[in-house]
Parts: sequence; C-alpha cells; structure tokens
Amino acid sequence: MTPQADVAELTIRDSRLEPIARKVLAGDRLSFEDGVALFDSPDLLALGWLANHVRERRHGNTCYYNVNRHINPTNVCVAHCRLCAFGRSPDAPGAYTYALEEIYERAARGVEEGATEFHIVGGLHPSLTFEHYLEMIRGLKQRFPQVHLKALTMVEIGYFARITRLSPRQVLLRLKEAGVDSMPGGGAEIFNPRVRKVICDHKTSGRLWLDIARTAHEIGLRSNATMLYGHIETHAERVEHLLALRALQDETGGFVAFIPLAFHPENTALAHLAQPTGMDDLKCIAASRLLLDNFDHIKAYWIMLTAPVAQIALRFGADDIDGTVIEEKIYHDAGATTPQHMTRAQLERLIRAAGRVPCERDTLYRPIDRSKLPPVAPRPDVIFSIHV
Ligand code: V47
Repeated sequence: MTPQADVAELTIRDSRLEPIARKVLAGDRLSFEDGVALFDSPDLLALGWLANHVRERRHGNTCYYNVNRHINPTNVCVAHCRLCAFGRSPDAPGAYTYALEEIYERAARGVEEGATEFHIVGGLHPSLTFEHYLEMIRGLKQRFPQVHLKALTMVEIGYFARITRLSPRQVLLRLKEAGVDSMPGGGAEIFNPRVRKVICDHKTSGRLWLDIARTAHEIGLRSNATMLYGHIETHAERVEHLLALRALQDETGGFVAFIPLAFHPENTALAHLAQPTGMDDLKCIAASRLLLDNFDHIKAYWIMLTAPVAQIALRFGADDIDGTVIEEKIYHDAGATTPQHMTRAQLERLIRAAGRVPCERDTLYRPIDRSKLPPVAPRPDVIFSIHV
C-alpha cells in the first residue's frame, strides 16, 4: 500500500496531524514540534490509527506478555519523593524490610508458578549495605539460575554509588557479576529539573539517570525505560523526556521496552492532583510508539492502566501487556484498584479478545515454549482475582 493510499484510509480531523501522518507512513523521524502536536491534538483516533500502523508494521498481530514475579525487598526509603505512596521512614507504620530468606521464599513461590523473571525494586534503605544487595542477587541466582533477574533501577545504582563511594560503573559491574541480568525502567519519572524538583526532589537527577543507563548498556546490561505522566508536567516536558530516551537509544541500542506510567495520586504528597484520564493514557501509549522509533517494544502495564484500558492500548501502539506480576505494591499503595495478579490464561484471554495473538516471552522478548518447561503449580494464595 502506498503512503497516499494509507492516508486516504485514515480520517484526520486535526489538520496539524496531516504532515505528521505523512512522515509516519514514510518511516521518517518525528521532531520535537511533531511530538508536542501529538499530545496537544484531541484527534485520538487519528493518533491511535498511526500508532497502530507502526505497531503492526513491527509486530504484526503479536502481543507479548511474560510470567513474572515482583519482589520489593523493602519500602524503607530515604528519598521521600512526593510522587510516591510506597516509601516509608524506618519507624513509620507499615514499614517493612524482608530478610533474605523471605525474599528467597517469595522467589521460590514465583518459580512454582512458572515465573521466568523476577522484577526487583525497592526503597533506598538508610542502613542496608551494598554487600547485602550483592548477597541477595547471588543468593537468588544460585537458587534459581534459570530465572532472569531484572533488578534495581538507575536510582538504586546512583544511591549505592553514593553510599559506597564506588562509581556507578563499578556498582553495575559488581551487580552484573553477582547475577543481575537486566534492569527495570523505573525512576525516570520526567527528566526535566523543574518537574523533578516538585515530584522527586532528592532523587537521582534526570541527567544522572540517563548516564547510568548509558553505562549499564555499555557493560552489557540492557534495561527498560519509563515515563511517569499525568501530574505537573507539560506536553513539551513529556516530549523532551521521550526524545532524551530516543537519543540515548541511538547511542547504545540498550533499551528493550518503554513503559508509560500513569500517576496515581492517592496517599502521596500530591494527592490534591487529579488522576490522568483514559484519554491521556491512550495518547501516551500512541505518542510514545510514534516518537520512539528506535524502541522495539511499548508496554501497556495493565496494573496501572487497568485491564480494559491496557486491552484497548493494544490497538493504540502497545505490543506488550507486561506480566502476571503476582505481588504489586507501588501502585496499590497509591490507590490502584486493579488486582495484584493475573494468570497466564487471563492475560491470554484479554489479548485474544483484543484481536491479537498472545506470545509468552522471556525478559528479552524471546518466545517461550511452555511445553518444554516444568508444569506450573496452581496458586493457593491468590487473594485478588479477576474475571476477564
Ligand atoms: O519508578 C511510583 C512509579 C515506578 C507512583 O521495567 C508511581 O518492566 C504512579 O518502573 N503513581 C515503578 N507511579 C514501576 C516501574 C515498572 C513497572 C512495570 C514494568 C517495569 C519494567 C517498570 O512506578 C517508579 C515510579 O516511576 N511510581 N509511585 C505513583 N504514586
């Protein structure tokens, strides 16, 4: 189909999108101004059509998911970010720190349930040592060598570097040697310092987040990237964030997937802000698919979008719905009403009902053949379940 024929198929009600549509169909890179126009435009269907076009050009009808388990070793955190409802002072009600044996126990349950990935992030604890984290990673690797360890964000690396006086590179090398396989994309928030000053004043700067990601990629640790939207950021600041990721991806090729994260204000110091709407959720998925032309995967993280919006997102640019998750705390402390777990069957049903073909993947998007893996035990302790 020629680009002209495609444009004829697409009804554009916002004339600002016409030159952008031509670029997208020709495979040309979008500019900063194009990005702002995408977020400013009310023409969600044209935006979604374009993003879906790119998504299908890359992935056809496939929608990826994985079987993973989140493990948050502690919620004790010195950063006190205003955006966060998860972090606690050491003596605050609800503060917890798992002993290593408790972490291994949670991991063992994940393995029984078929997890191929542990997603490990936690607070910046004032007294746990870097050695403790190395021991945790070594302990997990030794016990569950077949499971991919997607562990610790750029923010945690920056913190370890500060408390050990090692360089971020040395910290990353030691973690890799201990068994970290790749890194999750959290902590990126919005890179712009104006925004960071309000939502996460004491956190690693945007520049340092990007520098640490670059170093991780240089030493062979791939990572994801995120953007937290729907608080005080402008559309221009969203685009600036996305283009900073795109520029780094041009340099390293180390990012695996991008995950837009909707801000949940409940129980945070920013609880007076309104939550982003479904329109914003779909625009972020679609605009990121269009702007991040060098990222293979855009994830619709169902925990934060809700299952119905995540399902629709599979037609607005997303090719991945994340995983079974099993025990999510960060969003649920901030008032998320989604369940904390979905089974493979539930994820596959959501994907099929969106007209897509489910593909179970590992963390690096290699397809998984379940018939070659040990059988999965039923979950005796599912507290939340949903019917889809
Ligand atoms: O870094 C914290 C965000 C992130 C809130 O890499 C909040 O595969 C909304 O990074 N409202 C953690 N968001 C989650 C994350 C993630 C999730 C799924 C997959 C992957 C991946 C990464 O959640 C934090 C922060 O950006 N966050 N508090 C809140 N109140």
